[in-house]
Amino acid sequence: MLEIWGRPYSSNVIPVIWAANELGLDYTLQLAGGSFGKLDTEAYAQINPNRMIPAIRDGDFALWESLTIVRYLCDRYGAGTLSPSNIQTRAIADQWMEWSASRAFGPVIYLFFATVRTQPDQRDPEKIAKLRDEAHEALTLLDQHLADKAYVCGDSFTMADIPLGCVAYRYFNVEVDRPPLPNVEAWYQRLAERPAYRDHVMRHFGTNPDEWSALEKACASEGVL
Ligand SMILES: N[C@@H](CCC(=O)N[C@@H](CS)C(=O)NCC(=O)O)C(=O)O
Repeated sequence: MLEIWGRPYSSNVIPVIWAANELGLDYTLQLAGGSFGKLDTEAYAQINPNRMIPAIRDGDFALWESLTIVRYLCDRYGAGTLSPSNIQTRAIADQWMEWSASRAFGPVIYLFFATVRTQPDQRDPEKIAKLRDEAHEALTLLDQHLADKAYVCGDSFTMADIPLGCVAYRYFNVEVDRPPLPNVEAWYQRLAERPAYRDHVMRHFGTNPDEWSALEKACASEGVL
């Protein structure tokens, strides 16, 4: 049985959970990190010596680094679908996954922290505008890339859409004025039609505490929503 270790509302854990669900995998979620603890145990160090989440165990095989885990799951369980069989198409998928981590994730997550995770009276409008501009600049490149494609690698959904889809959800749901990005917006709407995206990415923004599950409340109390 596949084990996924982490908090299901943590930005680096969400891509792994989304991938596992796109692939229809059976897995157990081992709550870890933050107040769920477990990262400082010797048993966890055997799985991830960095003592960070996410990590997985697939039988005797342990793996860490979120996007490496997404690639592994897609290569092993989604060869020819989520992991493109054409080696050059797979390289393009890999390229956009790396780009998501190196260019897009940072400005968007800091924009998220500066807005959603900062009390309204403590928010810094200049910092927010700067991060919004940086996020927009990065996503403009993705917008150009998507001008003639439904998904990052072409006509079908692949692992390349997973990290960027997680970034897009945060970007489109922080309260800032966003200049238009028509192709990214159309792609985001396409992702929003996918049940696994709706269930595991779109529901963790924490807008209405009355509707949260006990798990969401536990995660929110440690500020991870
Ligand atoms: N590059 C790593 C980053 C992992 C990371 O920063 N994980 C954070 C949560 S998003 C963590 O483990 N924080 C400690 C904790 O949650 O207790 C990855 O993508 O997996």
